[in-house]
Amino acid sequence: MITDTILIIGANGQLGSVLTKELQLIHGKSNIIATDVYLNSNFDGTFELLDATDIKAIQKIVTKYSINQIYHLAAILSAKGEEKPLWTWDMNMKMMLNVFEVARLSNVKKIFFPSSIAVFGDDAPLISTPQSAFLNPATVYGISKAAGENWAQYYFIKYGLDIRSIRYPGVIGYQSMPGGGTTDYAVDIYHSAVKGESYSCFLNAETKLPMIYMEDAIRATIELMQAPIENIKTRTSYNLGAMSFNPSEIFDEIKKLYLNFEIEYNPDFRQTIADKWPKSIDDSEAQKDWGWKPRFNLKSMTSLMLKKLEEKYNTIK
Ligand code: AKB
Repeated sequence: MITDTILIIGANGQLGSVLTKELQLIHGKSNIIATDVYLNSNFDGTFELLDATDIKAIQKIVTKYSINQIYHLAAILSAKGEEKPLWTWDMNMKMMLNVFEVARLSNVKKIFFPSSIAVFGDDAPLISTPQSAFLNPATVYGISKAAGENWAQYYFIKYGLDIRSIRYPGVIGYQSMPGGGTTDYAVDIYHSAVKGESYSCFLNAETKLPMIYMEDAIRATIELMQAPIENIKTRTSYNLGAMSFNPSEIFDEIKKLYLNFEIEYNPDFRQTIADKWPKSIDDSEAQKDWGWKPRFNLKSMTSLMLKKLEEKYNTIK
């Protein structure tokens, strides 16, 4: 049996930090090579500094550890990306194409490349957005992900590189903070509640968006990567649904446990981004091809988020 030796690019990020630990449990610590542009001095396992815009640096690590799988999680997200559009495009495309090229030219057999609900724009239905909806994203991040999906399919068709991808909704977890996204409010709000602060929300009360609890997001990623190759029919990226809510609904759910919690709404430029994104997702292809089924809803996620953050901030009620 061939042992999988897995390179994670972006291992310090919101998803990367949690996924790395899960992959260490599944494949053994010594088979996981975590990398990021910033050092993680607390990391338990093998960690290397890696700037994924440097193709030679990726190649060096792939050779050094005989890597045969890569999870490429590094990207500039939707909100941050709008500050410097051309730089965001350069970064996201360069890192992704470097990873695909290194994989093609070496012994890497399988790649995970995350996409996002940000690929959808004006011409996609907002409710139950289908897998095959037209993609005309309005952010640079969304444009880079839509292009990335097509590149993933191209590398599969042309070179047989087994690249798998999910269009993540907003990911919510207690373990790590998101950085620079439009869905970040749904993590921040729990931290404010537990710290006893009121929350100033950058989206308006009615902005419904698709979201997923971290545990479900990690499980989806691993189930997709473990699925038999013949089941993977979508070679761009799979729609993934779990739950949908707006800021007012998450606030009401938190308020059931934090009676004095207050919110005010101060929409900023992120409102315009969110208004173009789906409100809910049709993930029937993921269900059919690799058996996707979420386990968490707003209620169960909220009670776990609050419990875990109370432990973290030592504010157990
Ligand atoms: C963002 O808000 O940019 C991300 C995403 C939905 O891809 N969380």
